[in-house]
Formats: sequence, structure tokens, C-alpha cells
Amino acid sequence: MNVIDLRSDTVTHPTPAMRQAMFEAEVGDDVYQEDPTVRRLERMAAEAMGKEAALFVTSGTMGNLVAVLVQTQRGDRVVVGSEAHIYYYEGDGERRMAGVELVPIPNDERGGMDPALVKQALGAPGPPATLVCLENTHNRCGGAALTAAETAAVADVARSHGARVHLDGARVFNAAVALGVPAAELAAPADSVTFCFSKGLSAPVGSILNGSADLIARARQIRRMVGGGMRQAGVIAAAGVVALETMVERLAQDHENARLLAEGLAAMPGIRLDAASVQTNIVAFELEGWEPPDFLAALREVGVLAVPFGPHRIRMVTHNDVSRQDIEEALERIRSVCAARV
Ligand code: TLP
Repeated sequence: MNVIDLRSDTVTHPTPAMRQAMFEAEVGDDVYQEDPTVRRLERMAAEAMGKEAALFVTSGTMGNLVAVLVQTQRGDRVVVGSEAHIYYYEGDGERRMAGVELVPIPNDERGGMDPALVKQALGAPGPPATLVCLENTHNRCGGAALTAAETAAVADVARSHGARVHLDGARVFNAAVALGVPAAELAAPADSVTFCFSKGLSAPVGSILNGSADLIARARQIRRMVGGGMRQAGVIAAAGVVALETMVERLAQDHENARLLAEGLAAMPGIRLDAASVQTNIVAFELEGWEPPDFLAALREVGVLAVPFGPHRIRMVTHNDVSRQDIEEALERIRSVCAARV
């Protein structure tokens, strides 16, 4: 039985074109800024984000940490969404390594933040609030895509308080494809934006931080400080180049598959899900009458993998390594599990 792995789009394997490009990659010492493939990837990414410069980093977590380190001082307050990856999964790193205080603002169902609440947090007495972080698409809010206008509304409030804006755009191309706008438009209101090659774009490793030339020059020093200076990194950057050239438009297929998955799941007993709310490649739903560990164990038995996403919540993610046929097969298997339970 083939295993249908819906735990994350991070599980994708590099495509044959990526492996070929990695094999043939021209390389140099990237700490000396002499790796032509890394430099090419950084130029391509900066252009896609509409920023002056970019810095290749090992992971989304490193990109976000470097963005925070560059744009804050120890003791500053950083305003984040209560469900943001930066807060929920990376908070310890930001607190311990950047020494900042994270101030959570409730995320609405679609991953947005009320600009009035952001304004209130920025104006509250205490240490200076110097950075506001947004996320697009919003992972824990079911892969929802924020529009440029929603991002700009928060960014305007930040600017009026002298704070900068960082966008965790790990999946910003999913948002761009879902909304039918260039990714640069979604990144425009932010001073810095990170996106990942190793999620829906299917590259094996790597993320990238984008911003002004000055911000990236300082970020380059900080990346070195946190141990992120890589040498012949062109070997992995080559896969990123292929990802940007060939894997962006196809994200629409993952979104279609996610919608198909959501519609099938929504009709099953014990699952609560509004399929119409699924905008991109993430399907998050509530279980009724099941505990996530029991549900996930039953799915594993039939060769379907997913992850727990809250006390009663499950997440499934579509990606390049699952086809429409795999989704249909997964639905059959999940249906049999739910039917056996009733
Ligand atoms: N997300 C992972 C898990 O950590 C949950 C996943 O499987 O989705 N920002 C966002 C919005 C993310 O979803 C992730 C990874 C990161 C940052 C961190 O990226 P990496 O894993 O490259 O450090």
C-alpha cells in the first residue's frame, strides 16, 4: 500500500530537474559572496518580492530570526499574531536569541489582525515596540491568504508608530497564486519578507530573506553570527532556482487538490469543516467525538498521514508529491475509517 503523506508540504522531494541542477551547479564560497548560483537565486528572489536584495538562509526559522535580530534591539517589543508561526513555534528562539518580548494580538479566522488592536499594542506604555510581524499564507489559520490591502492596513499603523514590518511569507507564493496577484504586491507593504523553497516549491533545503540593500547587508553579518554562513551553497541554491522557475504556477494544482480533499472530508461523520474556506494547500478541520491521536493512528493504519493541530484539530497539506488520484484514494481510506467508527 502506498503511503499518502499529507503531514506537510515540507515532505516533498526535489524534482528530477532539481537534482540535475544540483549536480551541475556552479559553486564558490558563499561567505566570500563568490557562489554564482546563490547570487543568482538571491537576485531572482529579490526581484520576485520587489525588494532590492536577498539573503539565502537554511530555513524559514532562520530567516525570521535574522529578520527580527536585524530590526530590533534587545528588550524591544515585537507585535505578532497569536497564531503566528513566529509566536507559536519560534517564540523561544526570538525571546532567547533576540531578547525581544513578543506581544500577541488575536488572529482572526483568516490570519488577519485588527489594525486597531495593533495600534493599541504599539502605543501601550513599556519598552519600544519596533516590529510588527505578519504571516501569509497563514499556516495555523488554515492556509488563508491575506490581501495586500489587509497587510497594508497593519503596515500603515506600524509605520505611524515608527515600527517596521516583517512578513513571514513561508508560503507567500501560495497566497499570490490563490489571489491571482504577483507575490511582490503582497510583500510591498513589508520592510522584510521571508519565503521558503522547501515547502510547496519542493526544493530540499532553504529559505530566503528579502529587503532593502542595507537591511540585507546587515542580515548577512547576523546570519554568520547565528552559524548560517554556508560555503558551496550553490548545490542547494540550484534547486531553489528550479523551484522559482518551474514550481510556482503549479501551486494552483495543490489548491485544487486541497479543495477536493476538503469537500470530501466535510461530508464525513465526525469531521467539522467549511470546505469553502480552503483557499490554498492547507486543510485544517475539527474532530467531533474523536481524539486526534486515535484518529491519526487509525489513518496511519490505512496509509494516510496527517498531523495534530490543536486539542481537536487536524491538518492535512497537499503538495507536489500527491496527485489528484492520491487525494481521491486518501478520501476513500479516510471514509472507511470514519464509517467504521460510527
Ligand atoms: N512550518 C512547518 C511546521 O513547523 C508547522 C509546517 O509543516 O508547516 N513560517 C511558517 C508559516 C511555517 O509554516 C514554517 C514551517 C516556518 C515558518 C518555519 O520554516 P522551517 O521549517 O523552514 O524553519
